[in-house]
Amino acid sequence: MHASAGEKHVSGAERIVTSDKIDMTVQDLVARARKKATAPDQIVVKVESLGNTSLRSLAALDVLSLPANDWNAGRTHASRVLQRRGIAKQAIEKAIHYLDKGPAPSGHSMRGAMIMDARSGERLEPDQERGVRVSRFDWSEDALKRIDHCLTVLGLKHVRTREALCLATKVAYGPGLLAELCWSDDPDYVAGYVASLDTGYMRFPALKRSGSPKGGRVFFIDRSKLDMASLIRYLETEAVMITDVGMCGSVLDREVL
Ligand code: WAQ
Ligand code: MG
Repeated sequence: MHASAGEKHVSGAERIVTSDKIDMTVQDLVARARKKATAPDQIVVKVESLGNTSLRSLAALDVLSLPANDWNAGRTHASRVLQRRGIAKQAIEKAIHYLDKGPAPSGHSMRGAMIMDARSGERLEPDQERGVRVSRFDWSEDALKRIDHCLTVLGLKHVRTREALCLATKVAYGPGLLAELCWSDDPDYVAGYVASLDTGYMRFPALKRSGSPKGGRVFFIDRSKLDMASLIRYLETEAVMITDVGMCGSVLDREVL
């Protein structure tokens, strides 16, 4: 589902369900778009058969919930984690700058994500207004129950967290992908994360100022290993079901960072 108001991206969500759940799921997705603070003037729901496409089954990234409540401290820690993962400081600074100002050339948030060279910070996604939209990923019913339980124990009850974890897991397995940085474009939702196969899903309670409508996603890639066509094919069209959960924990001591 993708909802917009004029040029502005309002809401989006992806599901993989069995055919008997299609009607109910479409209703849920439309209801969800209509509940947004910005009323959409267009809601597009696309229902596609996966046909004989094989479903790749993955285990969710481990989740680590971090203590930095202040967005500035959150960014410093997130930057440190990304640098340890091999992303150049200049690329991280560019990524933060774009997320802060609204990454689309129009100054809006994008529907999709930026793809960024982890060394230079150069943006490589073919369409900078739209970005690359990751699709075809979901939790299996069993894994969903288990991750909801794990996240609830950590005090993370918002559906956004489990949806972001699902997306971040698919993305982390992308060919040539080193790490992802994300925070929401929702003015009231200030949490964000750094995710990669190495670090797992590191969640920061704040990565931006409350009230800011700017946010997005950056996928940092290793350019020497990049085959843009296969990366985009993987992100947009390969179907991934998260069928297992990883470890879930929290860090209370900020010194650990
Ligand atoms: N593929 C690529 N980019 C996307 C997708 C997608 N499927 N969905 C959203 N984006 C981009 C797009 O630029 C949005 O503007 C931006 O991400 C933010 O989307 O509690 O809620 O749905 O641990 O606002 C992160 C923290 C919340 C979650 C992320 O994102 C937590 C969030 P939103
Ligand atoms: Mg949003």
